[in-house]
Amino acid sequence: MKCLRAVFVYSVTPWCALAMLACGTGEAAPPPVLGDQAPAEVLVPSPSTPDLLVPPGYDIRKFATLDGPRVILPMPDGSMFVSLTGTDEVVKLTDANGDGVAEMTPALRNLDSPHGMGLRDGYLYIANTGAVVRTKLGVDGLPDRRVERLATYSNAGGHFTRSILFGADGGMYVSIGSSCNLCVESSPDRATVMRFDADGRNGRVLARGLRNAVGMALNPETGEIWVSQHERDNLKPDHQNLPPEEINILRDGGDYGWPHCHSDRVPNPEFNDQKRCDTTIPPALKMQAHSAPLGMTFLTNATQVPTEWRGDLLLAFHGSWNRDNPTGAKVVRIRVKDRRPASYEDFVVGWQRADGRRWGRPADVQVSLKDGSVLIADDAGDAIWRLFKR
Ligand SMILES: [Ca+2]
Ligand SMILES: [Ca+2]
Repeated sequence: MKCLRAVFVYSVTPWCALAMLACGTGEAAPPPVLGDQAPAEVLVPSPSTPDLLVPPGYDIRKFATLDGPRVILPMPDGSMFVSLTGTDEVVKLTDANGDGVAEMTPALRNLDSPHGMGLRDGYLYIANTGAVVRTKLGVDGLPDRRVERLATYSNAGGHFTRSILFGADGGMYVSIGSSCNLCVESSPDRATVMRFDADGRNGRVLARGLRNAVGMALNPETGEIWVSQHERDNLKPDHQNLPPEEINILRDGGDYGWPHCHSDRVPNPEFNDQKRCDTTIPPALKMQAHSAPLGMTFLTNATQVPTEWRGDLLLAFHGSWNRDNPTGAKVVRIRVKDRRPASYEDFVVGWQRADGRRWGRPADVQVSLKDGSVLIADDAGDAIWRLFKR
């Protein structure tokens, strides 16, 4: 039986608490694998897709087949835009006949590694790798294809996907990952979240020290922006399980550590600068190293999950590469307590087989604004999955 090795650092989930009991109190538990704290027993094979394990009472089915879908932008009418970063396209999915299978309409082509998207004042905003562009949506809900270039930012290697979110203040927040695994950036906008006005003006760094904060979600209760954050690779001596991936809650002017620090103000050995680390903001939640957290969303609109879950989040783990025993490739639920992320546990698993091989990798998870079903973009499996209550 696996238990958390770092239960004193990581939140204790019911599964781990159970496991600790089963292991016997007062005895040292066998070394576990961080992140295997999931209540796997409570997930069951999906009736339609038995390779995927889902919470009891739910089913998951393929909603669309697409070429490397990365980010889902749910629209109020139940349709959604999906970015296909690798082919420089955005497509629109609808399910007009309600049969649970999407109809796909091309929306925009010839973009530049489009990733994050947002909706504001009738415009579809798209975060390309080097600039935010926008296009007006017509009465048919499709872009008029005249693309207006707004904010620009660094685009010179390294992490190339950009995420975008409109904040409670109407500001446009763009996450720009680092150019490297570990380095002091020469461009001040790398490894940051920037804030722009909605028209792209007045850009400034809001928060820094964020190596690659791909997931961005607005906490509807507090107005805070929460981000998921990929931490560094190849940390010695235990790169397998260090450093933890992070959920961070953004503060204006905040420094979240990278490249100087990881975890709770721990200096990276390459810099060894504790004084610097003492000024940084520790992660709000630490997660299994190399999980590669990507898209996430609060469950506010997820009317198909129990009411008591709706202050929680879902987060897509894309999965590791810098680890001998692969981890990730699943969707987790982050439990929120007292307005803070408290713990996380498996929500949908199965894209990774027991031997570590994968047939899919979740890149984003969102909630339909029409029926409250959960939508998962799987860029390795070329699919959008839809989870719904049976
Ligand atoms: Ca259909
Ligand atoms: Ca950090």
